[in-house]
Amino acid sequence: MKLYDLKAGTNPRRVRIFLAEKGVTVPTVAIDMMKGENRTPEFLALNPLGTLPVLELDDGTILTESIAICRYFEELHPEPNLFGRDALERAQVEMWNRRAEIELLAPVTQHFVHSSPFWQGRRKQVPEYAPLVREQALAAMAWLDRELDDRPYLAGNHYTVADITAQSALLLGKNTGIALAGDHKNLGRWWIEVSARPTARA
Ligand SMILES: N[C@@H](CCC(=O)N[C@@H](CS)C(=O)NCC(=O)O)C(=O)O
Repeated sequence: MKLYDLKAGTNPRRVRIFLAEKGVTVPTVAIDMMKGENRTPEFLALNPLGTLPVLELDDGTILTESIAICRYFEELHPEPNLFGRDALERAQVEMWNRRAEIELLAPVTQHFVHSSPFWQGRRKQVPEYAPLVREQALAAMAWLDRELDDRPYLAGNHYTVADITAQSALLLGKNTGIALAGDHKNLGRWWIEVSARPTARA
């Protein structure tokens, strides 16, 4: 088994945190985007989208998509549970992970792509789009702050993959000009807690 990784990438970070929470070590192949290693014919044969993470199994089977990879490891290593323990919990984790991806990670990512010189020549940029998605990301943070008023973690009383998605999104926002507002007490408390986990820098 091999995990193709991109050290600075938000989605590969989701998988690295997940694996660290499980205490699972997987041999990794570091891909250097600056050298265009994710656009070589060899890499595109693994994942035609040219994105990371990619998991290659011993029989050559390829898995892409962070959450699909995480689900695979959840099945192989059920403890600690990160996707929910019963029908209701699993639905709640799915709901909150999807919301964290769609409402927070997507606008933060789009803001980065459309505002940063890093993406010049890599992606088509529409600079006018950046302030719009920035506003969406800030609105999502305000909403999550209200949600976290009555529970410690996004999907309830336990840290789950939904928190991993949200903390990875907030870290990208912090590094790309969408900082968490100081008056978001609940989200701020949650952020300090998830950032202090030993796995947060995986
Ligand atoms: N939905 C995918 C997104 C993968 C993705 O966009 N990865 C980024 C790194 S965070 C990437 O590889 N970008 C390279 C590129 O767009 O050229 C997932 O969750 O795995």
